[in-house]
Amino acid sequence: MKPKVLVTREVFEDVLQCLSQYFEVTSNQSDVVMDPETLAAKLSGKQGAIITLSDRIDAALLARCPNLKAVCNIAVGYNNIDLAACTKAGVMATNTPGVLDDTTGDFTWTLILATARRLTEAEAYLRAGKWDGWKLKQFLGLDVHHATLGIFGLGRIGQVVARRAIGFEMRVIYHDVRQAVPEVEQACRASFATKEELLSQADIVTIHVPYSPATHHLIGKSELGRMKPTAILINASRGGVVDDAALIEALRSGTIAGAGLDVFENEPKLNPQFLELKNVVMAPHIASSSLATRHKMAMLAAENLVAALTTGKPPNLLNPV
Ligand code: 8YV
Repeated sequence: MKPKVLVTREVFEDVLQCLSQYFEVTSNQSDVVMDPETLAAKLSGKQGAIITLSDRIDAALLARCPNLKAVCNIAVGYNNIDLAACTKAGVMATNTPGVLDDTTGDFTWTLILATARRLTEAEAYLRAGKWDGWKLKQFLGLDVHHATLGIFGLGRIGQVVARRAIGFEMRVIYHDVRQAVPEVEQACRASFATKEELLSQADIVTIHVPYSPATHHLIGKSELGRMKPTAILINASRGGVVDDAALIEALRSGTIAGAGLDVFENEPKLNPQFLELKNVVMAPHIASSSLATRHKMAMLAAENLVAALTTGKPPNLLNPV
């Protein structure tokens, strides 16, 4: 008898076909988000699951799923999974690193350019029929070329963002918990800065750190206060790394010039005050969403699940079990 697995959200058909070769698959192609109660009920009797950031895997859930052996996230970030609880319960957890770096880096640049050049604000003005002619001082923005880019987190995605900055002839500084090795710094043409130096010197601050208790509100009122009033903040990492209430106040008062955001605290219920601000460019957590990349992510999660339940050695294992 094939092991039973659950796929919690809609995935590509060929991913389901791949899983069906090995497992009895319960899918959710209608893509209804499961609340914790429904998730626990659906996981009952399953040995594995393909999950996403909308599924919280914690001790309470694991206690109700004694057959579970593996949870495979379709995401590189895994703050939705309590890894210690998984290890304790003997459940393997995996993520999808690597396959989304370039696409997420590209989208970070989409946000940087759109925010610096006030694209969504200008388009809204045009769509509203307010454009009555060219003006010298219309929608004056921030030059990206030759500006200073400050990167929090020079990991895989941060490095992609840095390398793309070479084309804009920028000065790149970064801050991380550890200084990168010289080869990485050279390839990125990036130099290490303290948090304070980065905040005060960068024209564009972009965040590429994972979300954890250590990075909760990494950017709050005092950090925003250290930034230049002409600077912009970009976040395509995780909501919660930025204190959204503090950011809204900084955008409103002119502490900083603008923000480009793909992620929010409590998403998808973002703070409605964001909608009243003109100097923010927003997207609904789509940084990795190219067709090719989302397909690779889902396929990698499936490969992890197959390996976890057949060999016990998934390629992207996050926890010792
Ligand atoms: C995912 C992401 O689309 O990989 C991540 O960590 O944030 C996105 O690429 C999202 O998390 C889906 O689970």
